[in-house]
Amino acid sequence: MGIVVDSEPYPFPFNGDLRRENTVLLVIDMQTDFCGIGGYVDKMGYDLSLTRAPIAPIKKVLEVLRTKNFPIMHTREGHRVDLSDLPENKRWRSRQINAGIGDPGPCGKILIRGEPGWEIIPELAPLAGETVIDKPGKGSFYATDLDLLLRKKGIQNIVLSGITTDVCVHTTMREANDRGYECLLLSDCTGATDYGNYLAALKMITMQGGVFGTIANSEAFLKVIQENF
Ligand code: C5J
Repeated sequence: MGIVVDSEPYPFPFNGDLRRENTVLLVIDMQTDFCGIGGYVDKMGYDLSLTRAPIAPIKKVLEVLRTKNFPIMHTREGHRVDLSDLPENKRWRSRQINAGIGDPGPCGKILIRGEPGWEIIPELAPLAGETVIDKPGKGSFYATDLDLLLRKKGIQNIVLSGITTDVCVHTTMREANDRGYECLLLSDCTGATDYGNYLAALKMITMQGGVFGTIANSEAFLKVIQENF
């Protein structure tokens, strides 16, 4: 059976082919704008403890996978300074809830590349050599070179973490699944702006035998990594 993680609804990866050469950890949008005081999510008035909950578990996964020399990639959602890649309706909607993308906030212009709020939080900062993907949308594949980089590296398995579960993480998992990647979401390494949405997003993945992939907590995942690599 090869090497598999005890996950729901099926063991990951489906074919038991789990190697550091074909498996990447993707850390999605762990930016101040999504989990820091004064960022976009905070401006919208959501409970930051929900999007901060995955910080400690992700930190641990990063520590282990770095030691074991697994490839690690990070993403950042954000727009160009001239807003030329910001759809008008996305800006309009954000302004309806007093968190206008591109408008000034306590952490600089909201969701704009180079601003303090757009940076990945220091606790989870990428190390030299780790790939960082800048994306203008929710999905990590849309308008980026992520697919090209993964295919060139021979990646088949993607272990997903980050925020938010129901938006950027789900969109990325769906995009990856459609492209034939085998996906595992680490349930304690992700969070949403609403706890019900977090639970619903996890449940959706388990339908139809694992419609986009499968789910495990980081303990189960790290056990397999520690025992086999
Ligand atoms: C959102 C994200 N929620 N990273 N982005 O706009 O989930």
